[in-house]
Amino acid sequence: MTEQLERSLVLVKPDGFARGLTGEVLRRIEAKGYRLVALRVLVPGVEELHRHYAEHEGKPFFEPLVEFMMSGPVTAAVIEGQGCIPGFRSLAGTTNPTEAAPGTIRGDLGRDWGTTVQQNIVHGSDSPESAAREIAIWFPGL
Ligand code: IDP
Ligand code: MG
Repeated sequence: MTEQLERSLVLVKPDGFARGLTGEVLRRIEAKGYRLVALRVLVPGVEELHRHYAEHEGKPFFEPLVEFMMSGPVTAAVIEGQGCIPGFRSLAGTTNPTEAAPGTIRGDLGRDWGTTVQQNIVHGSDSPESAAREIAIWFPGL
């Protein structure tokens, strides 16, 4: 079966940005063969973060997560390639960086810095619907 050509929304979160890991994340994306379509560096606002993380509203980690995501610059990227939505999730590894497999971005580079927020370097869209919704938040008009 041929995988769908698709786009995914990737964020290098404030922990990854502050540690100078944006280039390393983008390197892994390009090394995998995905194409960079759009790139921005910005400090996210509360409104776009509430939209981005709407599915987690009301969970105990929601407000700390939003605070963390506003704590400094992030790099937002739209990537493109066959199967890049699940493909980038594989590159990223599982949510908890302590448990994420070596070889993945979170497994190799992420760790728990002792805060209530799970700092894990990157975000990646989890479905075509999420990708379309998230791309519209971070890259309106794309
Ligand atoms: P994902 O980023 O792997 O898709 P989600 O479950 O969608 O994981 O959670 C969104 C983000 O919220 C995670 O990447 C992480 O930064 C944070 N998070 C998720 N679960 C927890 C938790 O149990 N405690 C603290 N932060 C969490
Ligand atoms: Mg998620």
